[in-house]
Amino acid sequence: MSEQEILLQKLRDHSARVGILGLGYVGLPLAVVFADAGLSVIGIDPDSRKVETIQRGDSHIQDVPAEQVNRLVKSGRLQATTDFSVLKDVDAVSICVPTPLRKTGDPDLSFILNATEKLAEYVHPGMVVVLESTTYPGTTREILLPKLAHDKGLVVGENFFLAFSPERVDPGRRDWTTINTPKVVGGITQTCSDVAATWYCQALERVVPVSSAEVAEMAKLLENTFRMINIGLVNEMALMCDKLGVDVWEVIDAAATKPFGFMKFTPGPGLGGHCIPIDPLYLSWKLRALNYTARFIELASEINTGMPRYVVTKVQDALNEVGKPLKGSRVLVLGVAYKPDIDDLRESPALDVIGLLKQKGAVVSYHDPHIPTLNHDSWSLSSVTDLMDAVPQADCVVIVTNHSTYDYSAILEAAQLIVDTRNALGSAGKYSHKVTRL
Ligand code: SAJ
Repeated sequence: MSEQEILLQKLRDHSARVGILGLGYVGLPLAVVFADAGLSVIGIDPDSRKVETIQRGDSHIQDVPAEQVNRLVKSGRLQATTDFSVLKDVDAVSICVPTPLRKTGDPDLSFILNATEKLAEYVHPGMVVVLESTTYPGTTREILLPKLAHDKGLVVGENFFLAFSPERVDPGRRDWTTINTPKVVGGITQTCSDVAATWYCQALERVVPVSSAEVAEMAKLLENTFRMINIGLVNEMALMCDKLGVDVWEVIDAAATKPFGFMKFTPGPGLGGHCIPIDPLYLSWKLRALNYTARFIELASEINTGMPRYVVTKVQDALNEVGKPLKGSRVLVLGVAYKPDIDDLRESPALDVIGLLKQKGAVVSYHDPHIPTLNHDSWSLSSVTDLMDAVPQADCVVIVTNHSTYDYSAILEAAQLIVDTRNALGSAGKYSHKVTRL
């Protein structure tokens, strides 16, 4: 039997040993899904705290119940370690490491490179490797293939199999999870696509094989660029409606009654999260190297990153209307996570709003039920503890992240002025002369 046939048999009879590199919000859900499907899984992460949490049968990821980890660890189907040498006995490896941006705005592939270099020490004939981390088209072929195959005398598509499969994890979402979200898989060769798809089919409800790793890499970037650009469009609609004296929220609600050919997005204080503001910049960076300017991405990014400043001008104008300069006024920011009902601060526009308000001399405080303290650049703040005591004392309240736990009626009643960047009050049917919306 060929290496491919042996590997396919192991994947199908579940005797294959699976390694997951990176045990974060992508890797741990994937690990438990493969383990629950009956495969033997070992998670590898340099962070010993994550490893210890899993080994004691607990979970550090909100979407993975501790009970599930505990059951799988006790059954021996799931283990975790910081020791990469376990990879020498692994048949199938999924790389789930971060792909952030550098301060310069360029892609930071250091996590992928570190994981690949560690894996290269243990790669062997009959192994399949799948990269899940969002990255620019060509990464799998140009970066991983040489390090994992060429330098090791392996022949990709014959005795070594390499593919890309974009993660589609939306933390906190209950309807679409790792197991039921369709999974695109594209290999360096058709055989690589087939082997990787056979692996993923053992645990996931729907696998979508595509012809190459580049197609899979680009599909993910289209998904998230689509969101970034449409959010940028609707943010610019807010700027245009402000000039026209038209209520952008009413315009969007009216447009959203169209039952086809329209998808509702809403304006906001900016673009947060570890995906949407970042992934499209991997694409525009790659295209710049090919002397092509991804104009839609660059324009949307410019508009989205300009929204925090726009919010601050709305606060300044609202205070001006009541004869108060922004400088010295007490401004209370409600909600600092990057989107409602989560505790994730990554790229949150609230940090820019607070920084700009402080720059202009406002006396800034914040409240967020999920985030007790903020440490950012040169300043740090702690969430006010008694929200309804703080609201009436503020000269202006700014709703930046519309957590569902807020009592918007009580806040409207108690506040002197409100700048509502999310239409949280309008969505609750509450309107008042005290409220300014984007
Ligand atoms: N935002 C707006 N207006 C909108 C939608 C979002 O201003 O109409 C803002 C949010 O407040 C947030 C940022 O954009 O600051 C990103 O929001 P998001 O809803 O896209 O949430 P994310 O960043 O968690 O995106 C994830 C992505 N999932 C993956 O990359 C695997 C994205 O592809 C999903 O579509 C999205 O979740 C989702 O649908 O919830």
